[in-house]
Amino acid sequence: MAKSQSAKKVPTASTLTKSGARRRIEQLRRRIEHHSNQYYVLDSPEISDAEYDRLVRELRALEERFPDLVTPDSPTQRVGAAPSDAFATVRHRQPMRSLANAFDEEDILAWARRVQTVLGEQRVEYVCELKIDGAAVSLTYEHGTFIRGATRGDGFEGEDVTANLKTIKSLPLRLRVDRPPALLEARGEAYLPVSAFEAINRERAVATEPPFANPRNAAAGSLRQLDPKVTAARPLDLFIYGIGAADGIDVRTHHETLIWLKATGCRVNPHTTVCRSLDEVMAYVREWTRRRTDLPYDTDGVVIKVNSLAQQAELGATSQAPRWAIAFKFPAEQAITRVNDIRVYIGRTGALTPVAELEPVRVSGVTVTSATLHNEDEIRRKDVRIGDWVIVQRAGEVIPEVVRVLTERRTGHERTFSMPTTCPSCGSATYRPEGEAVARCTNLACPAQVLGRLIHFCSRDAMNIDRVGPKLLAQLLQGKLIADPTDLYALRREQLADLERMGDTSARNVLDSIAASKRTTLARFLYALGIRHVGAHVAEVLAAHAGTLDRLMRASFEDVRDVPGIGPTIAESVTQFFRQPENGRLIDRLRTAGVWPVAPAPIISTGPLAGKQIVFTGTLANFSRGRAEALAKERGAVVSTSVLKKTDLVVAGADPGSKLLRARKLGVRVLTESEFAKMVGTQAG
Ligand code: 3BD
Repeated sequence: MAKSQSAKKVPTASTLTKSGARRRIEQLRRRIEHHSNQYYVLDSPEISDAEYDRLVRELRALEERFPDLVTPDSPTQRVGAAPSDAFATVRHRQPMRSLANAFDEEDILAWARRVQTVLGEQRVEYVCELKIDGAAVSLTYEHGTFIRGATRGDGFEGEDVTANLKTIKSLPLRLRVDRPPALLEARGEAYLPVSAFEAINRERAVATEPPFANPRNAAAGSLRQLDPKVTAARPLDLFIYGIGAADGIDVRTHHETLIWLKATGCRVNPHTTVCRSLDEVMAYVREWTRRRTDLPYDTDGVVIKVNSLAQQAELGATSQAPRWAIAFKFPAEQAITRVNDIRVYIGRTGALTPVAELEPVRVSGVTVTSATLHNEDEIRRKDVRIGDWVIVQRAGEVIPEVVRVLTERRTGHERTFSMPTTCPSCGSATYRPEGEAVARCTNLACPAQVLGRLIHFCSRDAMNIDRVGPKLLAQLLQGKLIADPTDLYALRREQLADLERMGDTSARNVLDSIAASKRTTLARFLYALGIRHVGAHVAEVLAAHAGTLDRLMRASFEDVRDVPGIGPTIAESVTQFFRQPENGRLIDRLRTAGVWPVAPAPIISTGPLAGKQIVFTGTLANFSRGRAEALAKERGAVVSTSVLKKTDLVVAGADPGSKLLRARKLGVRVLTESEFAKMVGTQAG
């Protein structure tokens, strides 16, 4: 650290001239950045916390005195501006692709053989790294300055979570290099250390808030907080594992990329290794399968990457994932616990699913309190009884399951379980067809089934009505505010506001989330209908083939059966579904309510709106806000909610308010509604 300056009279915030302040501010920022990098990124502090705080305090004092010298990349600006009402969508310059999975060593060897087949005689080096189980993010730096951070989203577009990412202390606001690249998209994984996750859940329990299921959900939830102050209180951290779009970076291997990233101040995971043979890869995989629980953060596997960038280019990518990388998933973790009870749940199809209620136990970082027993035959096969000690296992996303009973621990006091012959929800007789494993409640009006269908309709891969979850749906059914999906679209704000635990703002958010689902894709709509045998993937295939709902509804059994990837079972189920008059009526009513699947319009990259940052303010007479935003996006614009210097256009409707004033002040071009309508070539919405 700098030598003691006590002998000399040091100029302070109140005595400095402006140009003196400018120099001192820059010096302080460089020092703070250096020590912040030593502390948060390299884990090797050089000064005490008190000395560090002193630097930050001095900087703050100077910035308060000279507010026009504050810049967004100053270390004092990590917890930023007032919360807005939604995140803007941002398009990644390079898509963030997925990773192919390997579940055992054989899968890794098969992948390596394919790699070697493409590369022929060339020697192949691999890089092995831990797969951090957090939320994938992309950080954009222009000329060395952090300008934007986004979630992965669907890989093409994510949400702008810049303000929240800035609260992560290890994220450099400026790259620590002399000649920064013109452009860098750094890719990484934001995560919550396990200890922080546990602390947050303890606090949530005290506040009677529902706990997060695991650190990954907690990290994703923290990143999507509208108020950066809330995020700042969650000690998120970040590992950078690669780059997307870049301009001005000269590296030849993935490993060199990581070294370069580290030199710029990015936090790179220290357990990464270059492997010169597959034996070394396997040794790494085995070592970390054993050691993974020793780490202060969750990992769900190992990512193996071909090191040479030239070889990566030669291998290329499938539509989904690069061929030069694979993710080995750690095997499921197991734990021992006791079955306290067996209960039966009824799903949307009426299927009765027995579930073991367990003595709570931690499995791979998550507290498990129940496990599926699948069906009656499974219970019989595994001979699970109430009071038994069992091994439970959990693999990734899937529901925990009972692997086997520890029969040697039986005392003779265990009780066998038999499936009920009537539905526990509605009391109707259950029916188990010959040759099928599942018993069902056959009453279509069974309250549990109705709720199940609604939960499915709103779920993420279906209509994606994210503000309407199981709890709210149960409340709405109970209060007789809805009986089927169509009723959601007729809900009014007063009705919602009357519900327990629902304020005016939440009610509005719920209605917005419902309204936003009206414009959806055919695949989502089909999946949401809950047709038997039509999962998200089949829905996608059918939608791509049929193009429109009307065409699919008119299709014959043979038409559907002959779609590649579709067989007679699905074809029978689909045509049967559309033949039922009550299903036709439901679809008609949804259409009348304005719910209609549309083909996604291609993004246009030329024209007056292409690449423009646009903000809407005030009430438009001829477009709903959602429709106007969609039209702008289809024409290549990026819609955001706040007017900034970089905003290109502001569309002002009636009663525009402060955004219009701000646009005028910043000299941003303002359009009237009719000018906007002309630009998008549409009259009304
Ligand atoms: C990590 C893709 C490639 C660049 C595609 C090879 C899928 C999450 O630590 N490398 C890592 C990690 C994730 C990665 C790549 N290297 N892709 C990587 C990754 N060390 N977690 N991911 N991702 C990131 C994803 N995320 C959410 C939903 C679907 N896919």
